[in-house]
Amino acid sequence: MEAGRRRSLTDLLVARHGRLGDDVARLPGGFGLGQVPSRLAPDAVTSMVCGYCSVGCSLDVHLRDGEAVNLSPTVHYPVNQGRACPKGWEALAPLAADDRATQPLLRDERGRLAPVGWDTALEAFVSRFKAVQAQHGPASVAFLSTGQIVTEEMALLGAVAKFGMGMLHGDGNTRQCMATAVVAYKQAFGFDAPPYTYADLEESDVIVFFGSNPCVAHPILWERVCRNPHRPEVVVVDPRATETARAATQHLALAPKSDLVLLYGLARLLIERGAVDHAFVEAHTSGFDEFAAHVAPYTVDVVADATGVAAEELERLAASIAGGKRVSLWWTMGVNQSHEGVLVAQAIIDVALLTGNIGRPGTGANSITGQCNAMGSRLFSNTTNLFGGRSFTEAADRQEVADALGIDVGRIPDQPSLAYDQIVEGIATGDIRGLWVVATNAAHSWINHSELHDLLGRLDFLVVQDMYGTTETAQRADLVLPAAGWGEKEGTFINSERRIGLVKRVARAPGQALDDFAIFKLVAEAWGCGDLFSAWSSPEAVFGLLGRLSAGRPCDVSGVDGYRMIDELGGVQWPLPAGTTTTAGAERRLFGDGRFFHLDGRARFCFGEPRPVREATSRRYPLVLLTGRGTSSQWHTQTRTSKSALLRTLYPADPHVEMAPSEAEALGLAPDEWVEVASARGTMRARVLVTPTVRRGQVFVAMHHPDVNRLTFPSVDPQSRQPSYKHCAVAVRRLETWES
Ligand SMILES: Nc1nc2c(c(=O)[nH]1)N[C@H]1C(S)=C(S)[C@@H](COP(=O)(O)OP(=O)(O)OC[C@H]3O[C@@H](n4cnc5c(=O)[nH]c(N)nc54)[C@H](O)[C@@H]3O)O[C@H]1N2
Ligand SMILES: Nc1nc2c(c(=O)[nH]1)N[C@H]1C(S)=C(S)[C@@H](COP(=O)(O)OP(=O)(O)OC[C@H]3O[C@@H](n4cnc5c(=O)[nH]c(N)nc54)[C@H](O)[C@@H]3O)O[C@H]1N2
Ligand code: SF4
Ligand SMILES: [Mo]
Repeated sequence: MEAGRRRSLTDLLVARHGRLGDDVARLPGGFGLGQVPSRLAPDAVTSMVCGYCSVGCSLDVHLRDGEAVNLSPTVHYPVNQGRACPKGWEALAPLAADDRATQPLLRDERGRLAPVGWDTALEAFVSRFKAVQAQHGPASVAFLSTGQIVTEEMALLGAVAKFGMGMLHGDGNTRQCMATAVVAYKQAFGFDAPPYTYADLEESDVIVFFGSNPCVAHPILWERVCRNPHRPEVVVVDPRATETARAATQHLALAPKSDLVLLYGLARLLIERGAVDHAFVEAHTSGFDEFAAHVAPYTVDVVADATGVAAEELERLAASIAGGKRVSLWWTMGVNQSHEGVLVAQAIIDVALLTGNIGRPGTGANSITGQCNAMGSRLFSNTTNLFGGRSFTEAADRQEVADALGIDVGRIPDQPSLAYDQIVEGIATGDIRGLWVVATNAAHSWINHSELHDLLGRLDFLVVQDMYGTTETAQRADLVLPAAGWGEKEGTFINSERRIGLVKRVARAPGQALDDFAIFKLVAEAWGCGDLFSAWSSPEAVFGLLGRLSAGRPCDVSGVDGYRMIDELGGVQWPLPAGTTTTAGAERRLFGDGRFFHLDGRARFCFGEPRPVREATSRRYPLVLLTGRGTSSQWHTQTRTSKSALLRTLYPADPHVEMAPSEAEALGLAPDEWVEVASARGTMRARVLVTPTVRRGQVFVAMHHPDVNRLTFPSVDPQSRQPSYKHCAVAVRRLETWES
C-alpha cells in the first residue's frame, strides 16, 4: 500500500483513542476494532474468559458507560462455576498500570528509546527487516510469540510472517511449556489431543498428579477436585511437599527427574497384578507386548534405588490404580520441563492405556496446559505446525491450507520452523539477524538467559511488541510496539479441556497502543502483502477462516457458528464439525469409541531408555535447583501481576530460596537471611525460607524473579526441544562467605 493511504489508516487507528466508540466505522475495510459500546449495552454485565491461566474461568465484567469498572466470577460457566483465583479477581488492575507502553519507541542514534508515531515505527520495522532479509536471506528474520494472545491474533501473525514476509522460523513460548505434551500426544494418539473434560476431576475415584501443583498453578481445577463426591484417592508425585501434595492422600516425593523409572516400575507392577485391561489393549492399542518386555526389569528395588520411593509407596499407588474404577492421570511442568519429558509423558499415557483408563468419565492421560491460550498456539499459530495441526513438510497439507486461504501454495514454507532454542542458537551463529518478539518476556523467562542477553545485543534489529515498555526484553529492543492487552480487544482462547472461550473489549487501550490484531494488519499493509489478508478483516472473520481450515481435522471447529454461539453456550469444546451440535455447559471428552487418530485407529505404547540428567551435582554445586510457580497471585515474569496492589500483598516481596531445615542448619543459615544462590552460569540473591516441604539436597526458587534463569542449565528434551527448567546444580552460601 502506498504511504499516503497507510498514513491515513494509522491516523485513524490512533485517532480512535481520542473518543471511545465513534471512529471505527470510518476504518477502511474495518479492522474489527469494534469499540466497547458496539457490542455491549453501556451499563451492563458481560462475561469473558480470564487472560491468565489455561483453566479458562469466565469472569463477569461490570460496565459503566461501556467500560469495565469491576468484575466477579461467572456463576453459570461450566469451568469455574462462580469461582476465581486472586489473579482473576484482579484481572483489570494491570490494564491501568503506569508503565503501559502508550507509544511506539525507536532507539535513536544516542542509543535511547524515543517515542515516535506509528508511521515512523512501521517504516523502521519494514525497512530494517527488509534490509536484513536482502543481505542475509528471508529466513534471517524470525519471530517468537506466545500462548497469551487470542487465537485470531496468533494465526494472523503466523500467516503474515510466513506467507507474507517470507519468514521460515517462528516459535512460541509454548515451547517452554507444552512442546513435550504435544509430541507425546502426537506419537501416542496420532494428534495433539488432550482427551479430558474438567468434569473428570469430579468423576474419578483415583486422581494422580505428576509434577503438577494445581493449588498454586491451576487453583480452580483444584477446586474441582475438592468438589469430587467419590472420596477420591489423590496422589501427588513431586519432589516437594507442595500445597497440593500436603492436601493429597498419597505423596511420592521422588528424586528430581526420576519419574521415568518410577512409571516403568509402576507399569510393571500393574501388569504383574493383573491390572491390564486386555480387551481394551487388544482392541484399541498397539505395542503392548514390547512395552511389557521393556518395563520388566524395573522391579520395586530398581525403582527405590533410582527414585528414593520406597517399595511400599509404589505398591500402594499400584494398588490404588489397579483397584480404581475411574483413574485419571494428570501432568504438568514437573514432567514437560525435563531432559526426557516426552518419554515420561508417554509413560503416563502408557499406564492409562494398559489399564483402559481413557475415553470414560473420570479417566484419561491428561496434560494440563499452562497459558490461557497455549492450546490455540499449539493448533493455530502456524509455528511448529501448519494451521490445524498439519505439517509444513506434507505437500497435501500445504495445498489444503493454500486452497482454504486462497493463496499460492508456493508461499507456504515446505520446512518446519527451528525450535526456540535453535532460533537462539541461530542468533549466535549469525543465521538469525532480525527478531520480532510478541507477548513473551524472553529476557526473563528463557533458560540460562545471560547467554540470551548477550545474543540480543548481536541482532541487527529487535522488535518487541508488548503491553509494557518496561519489560526486560522491551528494554533491549530497537523498536517497541505498544500493544493492547486482555480486555482491550476481542477474540478467543482455547483452554486445557479444549474449550473455546471468548475475550471481549471492555476497556480502552491507553495512548496509541493497538490490538496485536491491528498491529499485524498494519505490518502486512506496510510490508506490501496486505492484499493477501483482505479476508482476515476482523478477529471474528479470522475465527471463521480457522473453522474452515480445521474442517476434517481432529480439531474441527467448523460447526462453531461465530462468537455468539460461544457466548451463548458457555464456551465450546473442540471438536464440533459442521452439522453437529452441542448444548450449553456441555462437557465432552475424546476417545469414547476407542478410536484414536492414527490411521489404524489405535493408540501406541511409546517408550525408551532413561537418560542421565545433563548437569549432575558436584562438590562445588552440591544442590539440585527446582524452579516453578511461587504463589497463585504471581504470574510468570510479573509484568502484569506486580501491577496489582492487592496481589502484591499476597506474595513475598523478596525472592526466596526454599530449603530443608537440616540443609539450612548444615550450611549455618538462619531463616530470612540473604544468601547467594550460584550455578556454573550465574548467581542470584535470595532470602532463606526454611521449610520441610523441600528435601535435603534440593532447593526451590520460584520463577517470578528475573535472576532465576541466570542459574538454569540449558538442556532440552531431544524430541520436543522443551527446556529442562527444573534441574540444575547450584550452591547456596552466606553472602559474606561468598564475597570473601
Ligand atoms: N499462579 C500461577 N499460575 C500459573 C502460572 C503462573 O505463573 N502463576 N503459569 C501457568 C503456566 S504457563 C504453566 S506452564 C503452569 C505450570 O503449572 P505447574 O507445572 O503445576 O507448576 P510448576 O510450579 O512449574 O511445576 C509443578 C511442580 O513440578 C515439580 N517438579 C520439579 N521437578 C520435578 C520432577 O522431576 N518430577 C516431578 N514429578 N515433579 C517435579 C515442582 O516441584 C513443582 O511443584 O501454571 C500455569 N498457572
Ligand atoms: N526457571 C523457570 N523459568 C520458566 C519456567 C519455570 O518453570 N522455571 N516456566 C516457563 C513457562 S512454562 C512459561 S509459559 C514461560 C512464560 O514466560 P513469558 O511468556 O516470558 O512470561 P510472561 O510474563 O507471561 O510474558 C508475557 C509477556 O507478554 C506481555 N503481554 C501480555 N498480554 C499481552 C498482549 O495481549 N499482547 C502483547 N503484545 N503482549 C502482552 C506481558 O506484558 C509480558 O511481557 O516461562 C518459562 N520460564
Ligand atoms: S484459575 Fe486461571 S483462569 Fe481461573 S481465575 Fe485464576 S488465573 Fe484466571
Ligand atoms: Mo507455561
